[in-house]
Amino acid sequence: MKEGQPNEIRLADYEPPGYTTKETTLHFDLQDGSTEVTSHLLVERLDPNASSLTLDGEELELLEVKLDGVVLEGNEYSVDDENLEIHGLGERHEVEIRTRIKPEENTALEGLYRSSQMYCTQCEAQGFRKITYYQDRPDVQSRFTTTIVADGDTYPTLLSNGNKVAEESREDGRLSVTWEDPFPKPSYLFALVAGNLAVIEDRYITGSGREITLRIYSEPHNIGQCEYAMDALKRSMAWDEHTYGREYDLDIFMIVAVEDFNMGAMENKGLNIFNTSCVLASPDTATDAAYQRVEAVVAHEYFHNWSGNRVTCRDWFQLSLKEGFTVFRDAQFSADMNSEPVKRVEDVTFLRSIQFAEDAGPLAHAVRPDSYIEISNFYTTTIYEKGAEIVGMYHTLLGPEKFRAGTDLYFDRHDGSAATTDDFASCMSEVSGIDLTQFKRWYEQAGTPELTVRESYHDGVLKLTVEQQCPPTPRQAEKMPFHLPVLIGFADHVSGVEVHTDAAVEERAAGWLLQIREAVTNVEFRGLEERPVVSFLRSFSAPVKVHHARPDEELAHLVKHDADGFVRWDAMQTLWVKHFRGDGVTVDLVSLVGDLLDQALDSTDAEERLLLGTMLAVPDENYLFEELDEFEVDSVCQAREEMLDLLAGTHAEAWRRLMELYSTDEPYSPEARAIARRTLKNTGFSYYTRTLEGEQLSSLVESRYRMADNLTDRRAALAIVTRHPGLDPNLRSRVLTDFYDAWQDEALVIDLWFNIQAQSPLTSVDDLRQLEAHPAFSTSNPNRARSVYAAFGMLNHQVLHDRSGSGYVYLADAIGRLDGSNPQLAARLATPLTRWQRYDRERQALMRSELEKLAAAESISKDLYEIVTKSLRD
Ligand code: HT7
Ligand code: ZN
Repeated sequence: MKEGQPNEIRLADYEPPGYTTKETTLHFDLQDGSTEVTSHLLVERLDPNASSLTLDGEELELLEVKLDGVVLEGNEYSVDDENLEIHGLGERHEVEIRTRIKPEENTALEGLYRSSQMYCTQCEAQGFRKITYYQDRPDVQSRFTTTIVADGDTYPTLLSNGNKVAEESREDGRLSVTWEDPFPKPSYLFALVAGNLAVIEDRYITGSGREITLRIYSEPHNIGQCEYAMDALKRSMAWDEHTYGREYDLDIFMIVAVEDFNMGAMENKGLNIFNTSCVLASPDTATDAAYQRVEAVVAHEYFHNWSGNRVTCRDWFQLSLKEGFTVFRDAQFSADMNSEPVKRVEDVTFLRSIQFAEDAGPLAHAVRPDSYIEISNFYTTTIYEKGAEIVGMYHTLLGPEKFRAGTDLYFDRHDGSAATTDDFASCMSEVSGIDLTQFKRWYEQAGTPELTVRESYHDGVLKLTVEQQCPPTPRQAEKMPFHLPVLIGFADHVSGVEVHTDAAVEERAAGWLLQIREAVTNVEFRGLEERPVVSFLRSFSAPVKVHHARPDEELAHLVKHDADGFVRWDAMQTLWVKHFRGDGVTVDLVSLVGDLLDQALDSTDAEERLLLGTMLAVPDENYLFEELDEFEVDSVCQAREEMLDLLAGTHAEAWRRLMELYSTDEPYSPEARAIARRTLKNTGFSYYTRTLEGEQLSSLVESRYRMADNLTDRRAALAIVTRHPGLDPNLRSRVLTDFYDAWQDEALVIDLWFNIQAQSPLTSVDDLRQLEAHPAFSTSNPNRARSVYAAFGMLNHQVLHDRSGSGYVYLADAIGRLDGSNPQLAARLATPLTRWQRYDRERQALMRSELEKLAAAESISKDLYEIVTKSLRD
């Protein structure tokens, strides 16, 4: 970095602001090349000893400062690269500030920027300070009135938060629109959009009978793909009323789809801004997974209206208060809309593959971290997904009714204010009477706790001993025991069992809920007629690793018979991991898969089909890398391919039947029932092609590609086209060209085209360079950049980890270049390199050397600096 070491921000240094901003009136004059922003702030003293007001501001041209209507001279305030301070203040003042900004040059996509032909904003976490000088902190909440003035022909749609209160077309061709948001909010929830946008409109009647206008805006060519998001929005609104008693509060709710966006979406009050990838969906442009993501993200952002907006975070260390809670809420919603066990399987797969890896690596941090350099780097899977698991544990510990009482109390008590994770815990504790003091360690201690389970059985008594420990993480060598809920059942029905333990235990529909608090917990199940098969950690009731030495036959029994869908899947994963670890599995995995395959062929239930779809897949490399303590990349990849070939060959005819059975002429639908059929069909297709070669292979792949009437099926064919080593290279290039030509005007489909190639082990570094040279490739669009670099870094293990180090050099060079234009994106793309510790010594050295090169760059951003330096520290 040019200016030396950046500052570390520490939770321990938190102080409430001396002044607050009660009213904020903004005026934006959007002109080609630059925008003038005038802010009018009504500030009030909170701390009787305060006399100066500190405003945040970065990359701003300051034009004028007025205090109570009088222009201040340069010596009456101080200003530097980060702050504007006005001294000698009293109780109440009016501050007026004029700044000039250049949205056209804003490639970092924070603050006000341009995306395609529109202007839009991204203010979380600290983007507002790139718009004007302001108290850019979430514990300052203000009522906003925003006037936007722009050329009326080019920007007929001018949007901001709240309700539109004035609109005027001026004689000079400029359009002026004013929006007023009655709900005080922190600056990170501010939004502005200006463009020539198409819109779809609908309405929603709330439980109390209020009519809400719903609008989704996009660029005109995308508007036909917004209906599904509208449907998901209405379902989310109804669900939040029914499940949490939360009604929408403004008269209008708007979503705007933008092409250039660093994350998925943003919950700005009344005006959500979405990455097109999280709002657009049509059968030809979105896969089943993309439809489900649209549904989940629309719900997530909508749910933030309460968990985040009405009750916000006191400071950014509390980020998981809104994100963990909202991820938990959106997961409940998706489970209700689709399938609970399958949603749990998907979430645990992600948690184990990505969050456990973060928790075990150099960037491990607590869910409530105690320091950061760049807050954008803390939008992590630990804050989001582990945070959601913590909320899930409250839900499990309290049960649904008390949990709901806890959230009612939380929303009621903290409405309109900025809260902490401790406040949330207090509400949960107050309504349940459970002492959650120890539970709060989940927010403080990083690392994934590990449970070791031991069993013994004598004379009708099963004894379980559960021992917990948590490995050291950076700056946290010692860990204290966690308080966690463990849901235990038996695979087969038993009655008349008595449970004896020192721990709290209670009977639930799904088994016994044991509250573990000690390092070692013993529990006895008495009165058994025979030794039961224990179904441990049902529904994955706590985000822990489990070591449970037990016969493989028991695991196979759980796979086939347990009542808990998650445990069935989990037992299968345990067997796979043992197999790839080389532990000598004593059950025949190939025939176990054959049994599941038979079930899939016979099943009539959509939920069971979906679950079987997840169980017929061999865990992917990211999952295996995380679960295997020691491994060599090439050996794992090779062993996995060999197993897939063996499964394919042994059950070839059954895979073919699965593919045929679920091939239907039904029109595309994103419903669970239809998704289940497609999942099984494409699973069969994928395995079956492994048994083919030559003309048979070519004709099946090409015919399936040509007959596909939706992107899910087309993608399944494309995956085989890009990955099957035996496929005729001419067919490969013919299909890829055909696909590109057909969909070149659909940006998200072309993202998929880049992505699927970049993740294929057949795509070398030279091929990647060719992809980058493609005219449709661009690093200024985050989705497109991710479609090559993230797909390569996260999924193309064989090429990334090539022993020559060429994959690391390629990725690091791309990150270094991107850092100059979009630091947030560059920092995120560095994730695969930060996991260096889990690879062998030679690869570690090569990865570290690329990180060191990045760290040494003179112009490195604060974002990337934090990631690379922390990942290199010992
Ligand atoms: N709350 C939103 C966070 C977000 C964000 C953070 C940093 C940089 C860019 C960003 N875009 C959106 C997303 C969410 O709902 O979780
Ligand atoms: Zn969120």
